[in-house]
Amino acid sequence: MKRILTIQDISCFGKCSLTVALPILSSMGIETVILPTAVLSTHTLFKGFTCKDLSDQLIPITNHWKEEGITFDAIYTGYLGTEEEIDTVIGIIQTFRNDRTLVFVDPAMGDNGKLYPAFNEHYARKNADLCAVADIADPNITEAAFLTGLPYREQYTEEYIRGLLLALAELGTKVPILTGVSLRDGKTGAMGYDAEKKEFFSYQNDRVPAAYHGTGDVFSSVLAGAFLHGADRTTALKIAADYTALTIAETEKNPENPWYGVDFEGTIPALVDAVRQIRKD
Ligand code: PXL
Repeated sequence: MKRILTIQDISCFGKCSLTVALPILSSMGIETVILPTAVLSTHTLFKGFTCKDLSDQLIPITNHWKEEGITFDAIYTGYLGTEEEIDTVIGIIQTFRNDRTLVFVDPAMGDNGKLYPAFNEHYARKNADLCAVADIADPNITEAAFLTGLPYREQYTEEYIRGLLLALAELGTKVPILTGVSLRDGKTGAMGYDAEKKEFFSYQNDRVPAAYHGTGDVFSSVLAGAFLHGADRTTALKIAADYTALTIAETEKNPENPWYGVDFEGTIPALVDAVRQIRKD
């Protein structure tokens, strides 16, 4: 069985970060090891959230894993807290990576042109150091703009998206993938760039006209899992985008309208089916 280490916070209530990554990756048949960077009462879009930083635990925990000879097929980082923590996480990646380790970075820090409340622009630029060591990094357009210093645009052309991808590749990411990219009216999806092969690739599906928090974490978890199972890049994008779109559509049917996170729990059977098609082991 493949084993992934995912490094991000636990938001106890709110369906994001580890409470999304752990169930999704497990249901994809991947042993999922967690390294919680902080415990929050809710994610940071609720008012008055509490936060206990766990940065000082990261090195003792990973030192113990080293002593035990524990290894990982992939390392997937999500929402982190501080610039120092980013440096610690880069050190952990360097300690545990070998030639075959997939390093997947979701530089989760903002959306819709704005950073999340806990972050500033300096923190945002620091994430470029993390993207520099990534095989795959999947920012949304907001995050890519903050990472590269290029302007954020709500209305854009494919040329603009290609420019962002090339700038992300300049940071050192081998395969940057931009999420939330709409290349045609009524469609949305993702576009990527393979810096070694100098090839762009994309996948678009029908846009579900609704916006929910936590969809980025759902998309990234599935994408990381699909790549780890050996899916080719377009298939990996398709599995992640289709599952995210299906999940948003299902969430729309919930009369309680949970703005804070999507109802991914109900759509896990569809994900398990999609994984069955691509599993090679
Ligand atoms: O979904 C990203 C995320 C993860 N963790 C925390 C957050 C957010 C987004 O707001 O606040 C704590």
